Amino acid sequence: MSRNAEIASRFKEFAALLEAQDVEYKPRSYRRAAENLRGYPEPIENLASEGENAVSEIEGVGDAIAAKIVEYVETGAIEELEELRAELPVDMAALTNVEGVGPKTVGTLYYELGVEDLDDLERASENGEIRELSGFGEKTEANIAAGIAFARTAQERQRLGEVRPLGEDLVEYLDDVSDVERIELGGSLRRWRATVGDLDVLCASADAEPVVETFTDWERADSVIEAGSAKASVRSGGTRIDLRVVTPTEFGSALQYFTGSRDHNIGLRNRAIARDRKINEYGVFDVSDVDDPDPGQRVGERVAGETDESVYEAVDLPPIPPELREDRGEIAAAAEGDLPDLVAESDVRGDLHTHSDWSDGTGSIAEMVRGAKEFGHEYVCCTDHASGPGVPGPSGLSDDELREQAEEVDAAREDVSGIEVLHGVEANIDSEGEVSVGDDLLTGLDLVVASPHSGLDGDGTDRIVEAASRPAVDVIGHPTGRALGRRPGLDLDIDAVADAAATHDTALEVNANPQRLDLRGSAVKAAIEHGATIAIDTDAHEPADYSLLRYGVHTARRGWAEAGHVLNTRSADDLADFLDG
Ligand code: DGT
Ligand code: CA
Ligand code: CA
Ligand code: ZN
Repeated sequence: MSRNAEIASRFKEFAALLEAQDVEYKPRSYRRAAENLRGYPEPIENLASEGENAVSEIEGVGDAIAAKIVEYVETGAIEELEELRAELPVDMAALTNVEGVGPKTVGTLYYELGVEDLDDLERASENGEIRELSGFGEKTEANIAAGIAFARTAQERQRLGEVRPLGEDLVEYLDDVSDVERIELGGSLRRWRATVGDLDVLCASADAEPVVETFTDWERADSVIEAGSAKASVRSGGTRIDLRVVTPTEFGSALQYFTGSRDHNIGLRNRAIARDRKINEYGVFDVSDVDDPDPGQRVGERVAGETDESVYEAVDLPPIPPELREDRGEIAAAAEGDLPDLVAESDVRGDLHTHSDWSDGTGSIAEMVRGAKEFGHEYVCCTDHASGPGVPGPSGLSDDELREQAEEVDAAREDVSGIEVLHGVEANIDSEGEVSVGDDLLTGLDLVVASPHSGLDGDGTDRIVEAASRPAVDVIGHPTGRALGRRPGLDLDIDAVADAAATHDTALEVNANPQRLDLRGSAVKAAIEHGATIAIDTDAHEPADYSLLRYGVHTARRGWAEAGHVLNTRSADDLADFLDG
């Protein structure tokens, strides 16, 4: 965390503690200062070294707050905050995560009942102590009790593959409201991050109220967290959904702002400042004739904001795809005209990693081949598990079973026309990087995917480099073995792995299964920079799984991948060249 963000979060805590003690006005000033500090484009240490006067140049920062900023930069603490913490020793962040519990309530619960954390709160609600407080009652107590469980899991991030379909259903539902002119998913969901904190959706309408009402009435909204005139938040299962409604002319700038990431937006805002322009969620403004562009949101001449693209155009940039907006050099690349021409789902011609009922899949080989054809693929490779440690489900196939399987693959080729069928295997990479399948199979099969399935912690670089260097191995499957929300997977020196993969013509997989998304975007970017080839596979275990491809494609896009970097965008002939080479 930058110093600016650190101090901002201290101020937010300070404001909440003051509010819990019924202090008026002051909390608002600290919140405002926190917000401005967070958005301040330069490290605050620079200003602080010049003294309090320099710091109080920041909008919303008066003398008292400036003194605290300097104090924090110099000593690493704010004495007044430490005193407040001692007076009110509560876990403010956790408690205010409970629906219906704000800082004021936290204060009451602490002074009346001694509640300091979620466990205390749970006990108090179970014992019926909360309903006895004046202004609370049985209903409030029941609501708090219901909110605790959710607050405990709310800090966890959710998988893209679970939230994205929910978001798409919501967009479809709201799109039918007659006043809705435009509607888009925003936030990390629009950037296709592997996990998301919440679901952001943005809507353009001249009349916000009916949209908000339709939203809070959605049958999949379990409860309404808050609802205002132009924004609302609901909960659906474990997901928080934030809706904002803006006027059509401000839709683009609002979408750009709420797509993030925060760091990308800071970079863009600084580029605007250098051009005498100001970017915010309301538009892009020419402030060259404005004396003090800070106060007010809509100052100067508005030059853009109706579309997301117009915001970029107003600072002399081509549109930057949402997947790239992570502050990994995308603004500089855009300025140089060096943005990648990202791979699209329609570029992918086949799937190189699939399972059948021979191992732990549920479809027969013919069904899996037919499914691939119906999905639109030109080729598919059947890669059931070879036996080995950590191989899931009924144990993988022996060498003899793999030889036998070749006949059924042949039969499927006869059965299903119009698609090329390859016979491969998914072999296990052991702790030494050995790949445990008979030599005749390693050379005889069309394709070998080698994946780690056991020992999935600690450094795995040597092991994966070793496997990627074996001539028989064509693809490294889910290279880190991560399982989102369950295990982080192997640590890999991705540069070393990518070098080995590039040297030995081995592709590195982006496994599209939303539980995995492995390699992740940042690793894809590094791998490509080292000249490695990428394969985007679904690891399908039933025909319906082919449609998971999009998660892999967008993950590869987060890694700046173009079609030319991806093995399975090639024609069947070109693929065969890679595999034979
Ligand atoms: P998430 O929800 O944790 O997966 O990540 P995001 O990126 O969706 O973050 P979220 O939902 O908090 O906010 C959506 C976008 O709105 C975020 O990417 C940038 C913008 N934004 C939200 N709050 C702030 C803020 O306090 N300061 C700035 N500069 N931008 C913000
Ligand atoms: Ca979000
Ligand atoms: Ca949000
Ligand atoms: Zn697999």
